[in-house]
Amino acid sequence: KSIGPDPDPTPYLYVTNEMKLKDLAKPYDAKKDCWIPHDHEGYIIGQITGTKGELVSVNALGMTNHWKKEQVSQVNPPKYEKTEDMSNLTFLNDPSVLYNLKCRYTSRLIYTYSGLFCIAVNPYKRYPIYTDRAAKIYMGKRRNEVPPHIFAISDNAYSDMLLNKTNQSMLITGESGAGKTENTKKVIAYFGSVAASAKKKPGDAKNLEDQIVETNPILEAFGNAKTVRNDNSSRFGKFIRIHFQVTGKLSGADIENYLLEKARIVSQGKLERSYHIFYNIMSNRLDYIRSMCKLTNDIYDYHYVSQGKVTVESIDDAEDMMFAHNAFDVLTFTEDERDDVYRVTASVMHMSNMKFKTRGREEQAEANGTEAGEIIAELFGVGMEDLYHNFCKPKIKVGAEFVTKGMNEERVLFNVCAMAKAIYDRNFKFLVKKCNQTLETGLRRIFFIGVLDIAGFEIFEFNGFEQLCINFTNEKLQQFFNHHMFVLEQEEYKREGIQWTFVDFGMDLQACIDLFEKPMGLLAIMEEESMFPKATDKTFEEKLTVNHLGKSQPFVKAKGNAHFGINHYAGTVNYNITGWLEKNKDPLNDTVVDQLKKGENHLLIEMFADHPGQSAPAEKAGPGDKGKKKSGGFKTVSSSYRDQLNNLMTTLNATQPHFIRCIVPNETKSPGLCDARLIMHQLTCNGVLEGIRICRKGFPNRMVYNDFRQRYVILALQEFNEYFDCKKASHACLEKVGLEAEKYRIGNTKVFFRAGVLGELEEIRDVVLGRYIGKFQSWLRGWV
Ligand code: AOV
Ligand code: MG
Repeated sequence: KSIGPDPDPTPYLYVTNEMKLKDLAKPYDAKKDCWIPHDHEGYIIGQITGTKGELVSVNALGMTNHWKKEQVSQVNPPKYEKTEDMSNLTFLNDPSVLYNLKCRYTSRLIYTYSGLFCIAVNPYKRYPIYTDRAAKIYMGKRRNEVPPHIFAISDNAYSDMLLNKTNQSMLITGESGAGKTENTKKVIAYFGSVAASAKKKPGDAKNLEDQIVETNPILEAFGNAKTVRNDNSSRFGKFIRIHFQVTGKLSGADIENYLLEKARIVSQGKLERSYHIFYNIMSNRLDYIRSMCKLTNDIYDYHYVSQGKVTVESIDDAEDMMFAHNAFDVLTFTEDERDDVYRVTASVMHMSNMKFKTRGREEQAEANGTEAGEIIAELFGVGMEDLYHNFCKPKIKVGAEFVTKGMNEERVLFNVCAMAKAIYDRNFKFLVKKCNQTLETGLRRIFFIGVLDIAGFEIFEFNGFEQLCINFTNEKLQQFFNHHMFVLEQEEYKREGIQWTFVDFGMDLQACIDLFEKPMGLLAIMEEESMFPKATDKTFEEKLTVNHLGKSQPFVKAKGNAHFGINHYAGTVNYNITGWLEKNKDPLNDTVVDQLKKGENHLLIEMFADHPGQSAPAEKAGPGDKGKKKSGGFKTVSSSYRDQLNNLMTTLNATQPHFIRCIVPNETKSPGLCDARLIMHQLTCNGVLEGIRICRKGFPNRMVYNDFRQRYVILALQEFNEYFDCKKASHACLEKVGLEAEKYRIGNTKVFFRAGVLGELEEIRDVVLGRYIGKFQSWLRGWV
């Protein structure tokens, strides 16, 4: 399968010779040049003019200012400009990382490595770097043979899988709009093309590679929406596993989805939209859908989906309708299944028109016109009058008996909203389930590569339940990264026979993780309070404070309109708990659920199959345990989320991971523009700087002995001549130049350096070189 047309990708992948020459010609003074903080640029280069105690005087932009020593950072020599892997930098500091990313990005090089991380900066422009021609550059190549790219990571994962016979994972995180989903799509297309099943009938649309790729238009139509930050924002997380046969050919795939944003189904901000599918349908590209679903031609007739934008410049709803519609076919949905999906989706729109009024003083709600209800009942395959009745007078269980509960208008409208959200959410889960069934091919699944596309760490003005979940997930993922790095470093030191115990920095995050996970931790308290009928936001807050303030170190007093703060690795986040318990319980009108389960819409019946409804607990309850409410089946949002997260972590722990960090470079979606503050903030949140911090604790720079000889032979001509063994000669060389033993380690095949030590060596080399050149020049003069 073709990934695309084939223009030359190399200018977008390699630093050109002209660039190199230009970079090398830049003025550089190893002793004086330094980075100092700058409001707009993040950092600028200045020249050190003197030092006095802890203060450094720096001249920059024609002014001399005094800075604390720790605010001033060293500048890397020009040969490191636009380096492909920042862990090779002599001076591994924040300004150098930002500068390197910026220089590469403005030269149209969007991928850069930082040790274990592959960083991708959103180009906001289509570069020809994902074509077949580009893919060929990466196939079967090691990471250091080719320029940084998501394909390099993918290809390495693929060959590691086959070589080491281990499952692999690719963890793609980043802020909204950073490019996670775009990169995920490229990864999947890449595997589709390198591991395509051998036999392909020409013109057959239903081969496995296509099916895997075609899940995307469905997931995006139903799970993506326009937000302020991203016209095509995924409002759910996902983990896609691509399965392979023993030969490395595809054998199937499965998708796990996490927490779809439900609030959007019934309300949107002024500049946002609900899920694409609503507008795709209303484009009327397939006119049978609108008539089948009894929709008018005016989106504004449906309040739930028309509170913000209804069209988006970058989106062609009619075209996307066809993409989704065809994808249903490729994924072998039957026509009935597909049309039920459209019916259910449209019913959500119609539900915004269910009207109610209040009768008399009893505050009992009743239908106010039944026009919308008639359509909905038809789409649901249930009786209209019962539907209104069940919404207005649901049955609830008191003791062993069912009694009718009166509901006021506000409560009923709330329940209609909740039902619309539940139906849409369950419909989405059904789509994923159905895709998974199709992608279960019967071929043997020997290995997999899992691709995780979830939102990165979030610190907003207002942080709610969603932020808590996403931040906790990221805390776990960061711990996973730190621990992985520790294991790799430790292994390398051992292999090289180096004496050094590297610290497991995963433990740095344990206190925060414990705060969430331990008995009487944050999640346990939330679950307990959600089960307790009399709990309120206030009692919840009190319980949290009593148990954790002053007792759990990461739990801190809140600032502003929040209730508590948590010190995450990426920064302190203040959380506001208003409405969490209600959100967590996510209550539904069980009487309506029962009605749907007994109706004629097969999709609804399947969607609610695992919902206990009203009758289930009564059936389950034995004679002795009457009144036990909803014991079976009732699960809070947080507890299902916790189960999913635990599963994910167990899966990831058994894989060899690859880390991709996506960066959004500016807030205006402009190609080539870098907002320094925005990028620095992300580098902190996504663990790149944390990775560097850890790196610096060990021996971040390393060189194989041959490379060392080539560069530094001049420092010890005699030693390199004397010893045949390059390792011994290198050791002798380092001793000769007087480098303290603590600054380096002599490994079996490489020499390891502490952060910044290579810079020292370079300076020594410069001096020696200068001396030789001086000698040579005077010799030359004498000769002439
Ligand atoms: P996200 O997945 O990280 O955000 P996307 O992958 O949807 O972000 O990227 C946002 C937009 O940026 C895309 O629609 C493209 O227009 C552009 N873009 C991103 N990466 C690339 C690339 N490599 N090449 C060209 N354009 C790109 V969110 O889902 O909002 O968290 O919830
Ligand atoms: Mg996305």
